[in-house]
Amino acid sequence: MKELTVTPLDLFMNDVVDKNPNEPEFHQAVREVSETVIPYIEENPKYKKANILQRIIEPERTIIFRVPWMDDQGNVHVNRGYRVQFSSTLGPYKGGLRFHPSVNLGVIKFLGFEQVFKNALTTLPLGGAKGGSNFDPKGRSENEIMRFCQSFMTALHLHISKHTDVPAGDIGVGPREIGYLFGQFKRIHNEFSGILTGKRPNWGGSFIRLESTGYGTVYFIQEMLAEVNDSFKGKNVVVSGSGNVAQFAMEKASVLGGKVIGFSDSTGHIHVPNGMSFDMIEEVKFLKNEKRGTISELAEKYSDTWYYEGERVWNIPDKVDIAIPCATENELDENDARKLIEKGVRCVGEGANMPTTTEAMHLFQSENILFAPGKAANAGGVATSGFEMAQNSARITWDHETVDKKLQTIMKNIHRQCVTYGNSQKSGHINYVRGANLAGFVKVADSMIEQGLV
Ligand code: NDP
Ligand code: 2IT
Repeated sequence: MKELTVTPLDLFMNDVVDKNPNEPEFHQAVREVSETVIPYIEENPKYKKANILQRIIEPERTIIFRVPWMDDQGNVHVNRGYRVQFSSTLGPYKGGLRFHPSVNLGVIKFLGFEQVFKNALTTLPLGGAKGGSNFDPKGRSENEIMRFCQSFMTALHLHISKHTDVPAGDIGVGPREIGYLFGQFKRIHNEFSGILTGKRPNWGGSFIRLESTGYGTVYFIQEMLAEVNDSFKGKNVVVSGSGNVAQFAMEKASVLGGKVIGFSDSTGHIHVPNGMSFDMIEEVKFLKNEKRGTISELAEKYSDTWYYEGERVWNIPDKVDIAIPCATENELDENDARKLIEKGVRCVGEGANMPTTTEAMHLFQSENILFAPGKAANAGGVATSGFEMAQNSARITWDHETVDKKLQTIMKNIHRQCVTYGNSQKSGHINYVRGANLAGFVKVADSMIEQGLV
């Protein structure tokens, strides 16, 4: 009879699940990091002695608050607000705010946990955090959005400052929401300071912050391709989502010679067999950022452009060379991965946070497909937030070119760290998941030990 073996990873995860019930996304994120880190800890007893893994998965502080607000008809609503201040080891807590009906404690914890390692990889002095609310901005008027943001900040302002915790945007939180949140903090504190990033450049924001996550993801993929003497030129690219990250990933991939043949939103996907024009990319920005409509409208406007309601973009019939998931967690499962492999995919770069399920990730890895996890590939957004903080502290403004150059340097540096820690001497293949997890872990864990048992 085959003996059932319980691995150290199983034992550890049983404990994590017991202590954090009903938080499947958090379990998934912790398991993915622990898979890499536990064998490394076995080889490096100083981490075991300091009980680092158990400490690193426990947020330093979790804040949950009531957000009451009134709609345009005078009805009273109440939502739940969160801020999980995960780690201040490397700097002030830093990470975005998400407004989406799917937000709950487990989702915010998974995002905060990922942020700790991602921010470590940027090389900037940033701790990790995440926050948000289960508020659904869809269909809400400008005034309703403003009232919600003001109420949210009225509760959150007690817990943030430019030295303590600096939130930014994420799903459902863009420059419009950051503006209302910033205005309310300024009014309460009578203070104009960099307490949020993702501000508009006219009032303290950094150039390129809006573009940085999408651009950074494409710069990272460019580095992975260069490592195997390849490039975006002439490649078929599929991007999921059509929000902030997706828009600028499409743009930069096209600038570098890629042909973007598909993208999506929460209603379905669009297939553009001849590739998106720059005019169409601008139209997506207008549709999503100003008009706030659904992508089905684009198929009506452009010829040879097809809309498929309710279907994931990984279903498009053409050959796919590069896939860039930029919408949300677990949007690319094992079935989707199999389809992409059949279509010839060579490279997958996560613009979103944990968009690939664990099974799909393992499948890509087993097929030796270049796979970049979000904590490395999408770190350009928070890195540029770090630049925004630096500019705010110094009361200066760097121009577009300066910020873009710094962003490219950071993405190259993150890629190097992944190669250093993820290069397998045996196969010659680079495991970017292992590389990103270990490089981030070592930096945070060593710093925790140096700062004592706090
Ligand atoms: P946006 O709100 O600008 O866009 C989100 C996009 O994803 C939209 O196209 C939206 O469709 C789609 N989407 C969202 N939720 C779902 C869902 N449950 N099912 C299907 N589609 C969905 O967000 P961002 O572009 O800022 O964020 C996208 C991803 O990138 C997230 O994972 C985020 O955490 C990550 N990220 C963002 C950074 C940033 O700086 N903004 C930095 C690093 C990572 P629809 O328009 O129909 O709602
Ligand atoms: O997931 C992320 O890295 C973000 N949403 C950006 C965080 C930030 O502080 O800029």
